Amino acid sequence: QLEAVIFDLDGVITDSAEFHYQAWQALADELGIPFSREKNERLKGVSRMESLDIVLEGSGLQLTEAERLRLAEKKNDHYKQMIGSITPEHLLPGIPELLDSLAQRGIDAGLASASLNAPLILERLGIARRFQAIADPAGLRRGKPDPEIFLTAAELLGVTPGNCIGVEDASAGIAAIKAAGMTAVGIGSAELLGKADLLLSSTSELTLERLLELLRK
Ligand code: G16
Ligand code: MG
Repeated sequence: QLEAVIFDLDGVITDSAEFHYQAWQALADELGIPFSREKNERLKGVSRMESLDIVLEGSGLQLTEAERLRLAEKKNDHYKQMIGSITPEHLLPGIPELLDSLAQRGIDAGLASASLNAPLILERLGIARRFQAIADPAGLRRGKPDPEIFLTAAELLGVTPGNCIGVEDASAGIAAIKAAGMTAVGIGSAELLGKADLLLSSTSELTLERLLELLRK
C-alpha cells in the first residue's frame, strides 16, 4: 500500500547540478585551482561543505575553518543568485503530472534533499505546496548513504517506511532509500544505480501507475 513518495531534488525534480557546477567553477577559477564537469559529478547529493572539500582536493591550499566557511558562503551567494532565474519550466519532464496524480489519490509527497536551498527552489518551481514534508538537512547528523534523511521525511509525514517509495539519481541516494526499508526508484543508468528496485532512464517514465504496480509486487 503506497502511502508516500519521497523525492530527491537535484536530478529528480530539477537539474540544479548545472547551477552548482557553474558556481563551483567560478570559485575554483577565482582560487586558480582546476575544476571540471567530471569532478562536478562527484558533488551530486553531497553536502555543501563536503563538496567544498572535494573542490579543494589536490589544490595544496591550507585553509582555516573560517576560510572554508567563507568560501562555501561565497559559492552559495553565487548559486542563490543563479537559482533566482528558476521557473516552473525548469521542472523535469513528468514531475508536474506525477505530483498532480499523487494529490488526486491522496498520496503524500516528501522531500529528502541534501540542499539547504531546497525550499527556495521548490518555491521558484511553483510546487512548494505540493509537498507535505521537507526534511531539513541542517538538522541531520549523517548524509546519504545513511537513511536518516529519508526516515526523517517519513516520520514528518507520519507514514511507515515500508509503504514509501524513494526516488533518486545518485547511488548514495539509492543506498539510503534501501537502508531506510523503502522501495527505491533510480533515475539514470544501471551502471550507477543497479541496486534500485526499478530503474528508469528519465523522469518522463515516472508515472503513478508504475509506482503503484511496484508496491503491489
Ligand atoms: C544537492 C546537490 C549537491 C549539493 C547539495 C547541497 O543535493 O546534488 O550537489 O552540494 O544539494 O546543496 P546546497 O549547497 O544548496 O545546500 P540533492 O540531495 O537534492 O541531490
Ligand atoms: Mg540528486
